[in-house]
Amino acid sequence: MIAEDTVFSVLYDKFMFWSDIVGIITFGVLFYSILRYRAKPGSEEFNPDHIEVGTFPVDRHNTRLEIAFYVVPTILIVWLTVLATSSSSVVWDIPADEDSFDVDIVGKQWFWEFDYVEELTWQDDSRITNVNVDWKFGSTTLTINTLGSSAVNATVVQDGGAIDYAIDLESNSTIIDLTSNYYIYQSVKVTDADGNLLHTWEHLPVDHQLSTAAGEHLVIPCDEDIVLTMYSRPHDQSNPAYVGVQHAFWLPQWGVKEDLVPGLEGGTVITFEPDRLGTFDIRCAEYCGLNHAKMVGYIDIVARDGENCDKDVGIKLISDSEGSNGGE
Ligand SMILES: [Cu+2]
Repeated sequence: MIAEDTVFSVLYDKFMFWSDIVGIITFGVLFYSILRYRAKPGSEEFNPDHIEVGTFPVDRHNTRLEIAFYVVPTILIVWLTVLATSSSSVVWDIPADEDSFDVDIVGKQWFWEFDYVEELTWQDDSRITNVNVDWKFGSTTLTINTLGSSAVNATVVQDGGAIDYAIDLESNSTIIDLTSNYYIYQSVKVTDADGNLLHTWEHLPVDHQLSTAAGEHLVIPCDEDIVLTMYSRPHDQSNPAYVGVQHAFWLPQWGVKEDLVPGLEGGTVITFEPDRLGTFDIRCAEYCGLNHAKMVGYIDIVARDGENCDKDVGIKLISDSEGSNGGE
């Protein structure tokens, strides 16, 4: 599954298009020539000694054709080179800090650690889950609207402590007295009678840390320029002698990959713009020691709270909380 229409997938299509054209013409001319110009044994032209491998038949010399043999492929190669350079500018144009969503990544032996330098608040698409969580920062109440869903329970986590709340099945609007705090980790997970997860609302504060060693996914908002700065050496530097080893952070579905290099204290940078919700792969593409193969992980592309991931198809953003609260 491809994560989005990356420059690389577009490039792949263009290369395939031109390769098909060249292939059809080349093999067409080849098979036509084999059939049209073949000499039958016994005929006047059947003289195997006449053909010198690697040279044009001098008596059938055609200057125009020979020039075309050089000019046409040269034009094609130049054209493909121009097309391919577009991928370089996409990879190396790093968006400015204020325009991008930034996460620091540390490659460890042998897992990925994600350090949030910006906060992220997101929730699942209410149009799909029929659940909406309204918990603005500073607000003293948490409201969960569940009309049209089979929700019965909400588990609210604030800075590590989890509390279960029963969903108000009569009004379909559950109001919990709980103050939202911008500076701590908070999540609301709404489940049905069988314990199946129906809807997630989550706030990752600045300095929040996620790790693939704990089975956690990297969570990234869609329709934004993402900048990942990657370090080989751990931030804490509890062991000054350890400068890290070489890893390579790879997002196969976006076609982007970058090394983490010991000694480059400023880190290395990768940038991309996801435009589709979903869960995608993370791989380590540089052998980094015995358990290199365990450096697999997942990246979740989510929509920020109050937004959706519809920029691509031009749907106007609708605040879900406004919709289900009757536009208050
Ligand atoms: Cu690695």
